[in-house]
Order: sequence, then structure tokens, then C-alpha cells
Amino acid sequence: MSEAYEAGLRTALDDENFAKLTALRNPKLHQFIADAIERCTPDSVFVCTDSEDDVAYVRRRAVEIGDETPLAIEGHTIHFDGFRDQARDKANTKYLVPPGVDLGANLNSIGRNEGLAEVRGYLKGSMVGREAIVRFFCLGPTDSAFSISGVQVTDSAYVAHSEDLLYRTGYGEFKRLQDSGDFFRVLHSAGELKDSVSANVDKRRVYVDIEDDCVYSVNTQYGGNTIGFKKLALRLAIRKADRDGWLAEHMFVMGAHGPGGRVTYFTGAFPSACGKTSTAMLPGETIIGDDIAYLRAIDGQARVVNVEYGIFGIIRDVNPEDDPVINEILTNPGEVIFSNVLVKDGRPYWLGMGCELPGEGTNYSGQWRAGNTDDAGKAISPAHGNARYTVSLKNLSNLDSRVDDPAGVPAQGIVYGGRDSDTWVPVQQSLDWAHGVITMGASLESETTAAALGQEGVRTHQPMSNLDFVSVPLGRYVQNHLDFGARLEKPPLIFAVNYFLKNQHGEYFNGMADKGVWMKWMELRVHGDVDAIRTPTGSVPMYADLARLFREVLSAEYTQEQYNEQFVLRIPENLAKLERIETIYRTDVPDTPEVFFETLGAQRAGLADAQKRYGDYAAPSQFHEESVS
Ligand code: SPV
Ligand code: MN
Repeated sequence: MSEAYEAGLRTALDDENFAKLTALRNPKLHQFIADAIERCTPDSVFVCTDSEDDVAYVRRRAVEIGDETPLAIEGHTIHFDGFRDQARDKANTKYLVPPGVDLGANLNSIGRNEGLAEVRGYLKGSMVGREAIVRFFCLGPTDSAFSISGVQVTDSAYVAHSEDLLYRTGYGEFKRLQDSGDFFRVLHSAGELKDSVSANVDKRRVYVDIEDDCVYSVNTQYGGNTIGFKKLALRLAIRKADRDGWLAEHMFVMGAHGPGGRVTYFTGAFPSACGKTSTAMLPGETIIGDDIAYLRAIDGQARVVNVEYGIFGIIRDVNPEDDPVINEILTNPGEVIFSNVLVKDGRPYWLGMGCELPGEGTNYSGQWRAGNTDDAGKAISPAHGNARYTVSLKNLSNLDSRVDDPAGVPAQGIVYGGRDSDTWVPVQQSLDWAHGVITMGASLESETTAAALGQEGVRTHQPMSNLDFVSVPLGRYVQNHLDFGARLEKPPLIFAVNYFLKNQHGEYFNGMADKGVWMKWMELRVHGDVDAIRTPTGSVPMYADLARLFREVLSAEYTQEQYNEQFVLRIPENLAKLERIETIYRTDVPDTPEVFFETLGAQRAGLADAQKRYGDYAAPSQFHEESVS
């Protein structure tokens, strides 16, 4: 160990923890931990290796210090975040940019020196009276070319425990790293606590040091602001992927099961709280991951891994009917961390669980009674809309057998979907890779949800469902996708889905389970097993195929009338969307590739032509005669 750090670490760590740290012969790691300790001045430091004892210590500790409270079912605990700390704080999440670097208008950034001074100022002395926990993880399967090592220092045992459920252990990986400095670092402090929650959320900051592969997070506990290897490291990974020519995406990875026992792998990008987890958990299919994926072009093939090994899922609407697998896990003994649900007599309750909720209990506002209001006079809901559960994948009955494959699985289809009440049809396939990247991924829009602080239900641009985490200029990020496809012999097919289309009375056209039919149709398309109807926005299913799939998958009738009203091409809405997207890219994204505007232009011309021939609302059958692919 370098002498510069040794003295500080020897003083702060007891012999056992010092030995665990020095077994890793990595100067950059030692420097990071020495700096974290010097800045945050914890009373003690626990270095967590991959051993069962160490992991069990963190789990115990979360309860001992009041970060979590046991519930009635064995292995279940509840953690509460503060009343105003219930979601990702986009406004106070910023990239630290050195002089001369401009990430563009849609990325939130602050000068590096100014930002470092601010966030490191808030971290000063933040761990006094507490223990710092040092945790090591491997992002992706161990021993894999995809994977990246990460280390976090945190004073939250809840964060450290959550990470244990969500990631593959990484102390062993750090041994293999030897003295390489190629790893991600996260320093987190919940800051001053009051009643076990962060007291100074007005000083909540999540600052991403893009020059140094390091993230600082302070005065917050909510997982999306604090769990280092979820969205904090995703922002670093997107920069690394940009440098090295691969993709880091906000995507699930799953196996869709087709005829004859074949498994076809899909990735899917949906903004938070728009059906990503429930798609990955579709009955009859197998899950690899539900949130973050790394994709690489290997020998002309797109290969993909799940970065994580667990689910930090939205609990709202999990019930025996819509999410049977998760519901089973949440109602049986085993390790589960609930957050921000309502607790009464040691039992958790959440919105949409399929039973009546008690009229009082403990929730994210403290002692709660039906009718309680917040400072603005608004009723406090029994459980928060962004309440979560954290579980490891290892207990899932629908886990795909290739989840740990160090070579990843082949990505054969990519799905983009947002919360869109009036424009896109329920499912369509892009005309080719570039068309899909541009008109589906990069043009995705979605109405805002409870997963980020701020007003809900506002239509926003959500390119690749990744805008909250993109850390390179947006035009360049889009270009990286175009380049990625160019390196593939047969790029995955790109699809757009819309689970949230509404009729003129504001009711959803589709049931939650219908996505299982769209998935089966996409699986068949990958293998060319069904025809489709080519419309100006993409290729849509034929009625007869959907009618058969609805019967096979859901034992349900799907009428021609339902098909007609769901799959009608809404030309004015699609034209208005093109307009919005073009304006955003022309105004805010100076490095947008020219092909982007050409593709939007071609789509506009196709829509205008259809409008002339068929009017504003064109049935798929009108295109049928034109071309079947
Ligand atoms: C999301 O909001 O997209 C999540 C949870 O997956 S968070 O960790 O908050 O990002
Ligand atoms: Mn997510």
C-alpha cells in the first residue's frame, strides 16, 4: 500500500478490516477509501468481502441501526425513505464537467470544480457517529468481457443490504483486477438523520464525476439516488460504452419462448414505471434482468448481459392475477426489502395489491390515518406510488438458465415502449435498424410517473427510455446506436409497443395481460413465422395472427373490431409527434446525425400520402393491399 494512504487507513480501520482491504493490492482503491474516510470521518469502517459472514453482518446491521425493521414474515423487512425523498431527484443529479466540455441542453451539468466543492462540502463529517460500509460488486457475470467492477462506500446499511440482493459479489473480482484502476466508485452518505431518514433533503445531491468514474450522493436514501450500481453507475457506464464502442442501456433482458421449445432473447427499454419489469416477468417466459443491460457486438452478433442480479421493482399493482411470480415471492418467507409501503401489524400493504388497505398504519409520512393530508392539503396515499420491493433473482421460478453466461445471450429483438395515450399502435416493427433507432428509440415519448420527483402525467421526450441517465451528448448517443447496428451481420429487429393507448373515454384499450400476446407476435416475427402489414410508421400484425395468439396465450377472443380500433393508424397524432421530436432535436441537439432528419422526413411524407388517400385514421386493411412483408 502506498504510504500516502496507509497511515490514515491504519488509524480508521481495525486489524481485521485493514487486512481485508490490503489483500486487494490496488492503489486507486486505497486512495478512494482513504479519501472517503478522511472526508466523511465515520466512527468505524466495515470492509465487506464476499464471505457469507460479512454479508450477514450487513443484513443484521440494517436492522440494528434502524435502517430496516423486520416484518411478520421471516426474512422480510421494511425501509422508509423520507417524505420528500421518494424518487429520483433529477433536478439535483448533475454531471461534473471540466472546462470546455458541453453535454448539451438536455443533460443537467455543473462545472467540475464548483460541483466537487459543493458535494464534497456536504459530505464533510457526514458519517460522524456512524459506520462506513465498503462493498465490492461485479456489474455483469463474473469473469466476463462485459463486466465492470464497482466499489461503494456508504453509511446506509439499507443501501449496502439492497446492493447485496441486487448485484453479484465483487471482492473476488477486485483480487483479479490487481492494480488496475478500471472500476467504478461511489461515495454515499445519507447525511444527518432525523427519525432514521435524511434530514436535509434540500441539500440532496447526486453528482457524477465523468472524468474520474466516480459518483457522489448525499442527503438522500431513496434507492435510485443511492444504490451505487443502479442508475449512478449506469451514467458512468454509458460514457465507458461510448469510449469503447458498446451500449449501456435501461433495458430488461428476457427469453421469449416460441414454438418447438425455442427461446428468443429480447431486450426492452421502457421509462420507469411503464411496464418494463412486468414484461420481463411475463408468465411462460424467462427473465434474465429487468433494468440495466450491457450490449456488445461480438463476431457480428449483438450479445447482451444483465448488469444486475436482482429486482428493485415498483410494488404498485403487484397482485396474484397480474404478477403471480413476484406476488408469490412477496408473500412467502425469504429475503425481501419493502420500501415506502404501508405497514400494519407487521404486514406490508400497497396500492393495487388486490385487497382492501387498512385505514391506518405506519407509512412514509410516519403514523398515518386515512384522510391525513400533506402541507399543501393533499391527501397522503397509504403507500407511495413509487413504493418498491427488492429481491434477488435467485429465488425466481422463471429465471432463465443463461442468466450467468459470461458470453451473454444473443439479442434478437429490441422493444421500445412508453406511456402514450393517443399515438402509437399497441405493437409494430420498424422497417429496419436505423428506422427503429430513430423513429422508435430516439423518438420515444412517455407521460411522467411517480418514479421521478415532479408532476405526473406530462408527456416528455424519453429517448431509448434512457434520457435520465445519458451522460454523453444526445446526438452522439443516437449515433452510437446507429454505429452499433452497422457492426452486426443481422441486427436485432426493433419493435415499438404501447401498453397505454386509451379510447375517447380515457379508458385503456388493452388489458395488462395483452402484452403477452404482443411478445409472442414479436417472437414469431424474429423468425419470419408470420406476415405483417407495412404502414408508414412500421409493420403491424395481421388480425388473424393476433386472434389466434389471443386464444392460445390468454384463452380470450380478440374481435376484428378491437383490432381495428387499436391498430388504426392515427395520422394527425403521428404527424404532431414527428413535429415535436424534430423540434427537440433541431433546437437542443446540435450533433444530431443528418440521417435522423431524413428518416423523420420520409416518415412524414409517408403519413401525408396516406392521409390524402385514406383520411386521418387509416385502417391496417387499407395498407394490406399495398404491401405485405
Ligand atoms: C427506475 O426508476 O427506472 C428504477 C428505479 O429502476 S431507480 O433505481 O430509481 O432508477
Ligand atoms: Mn429503471
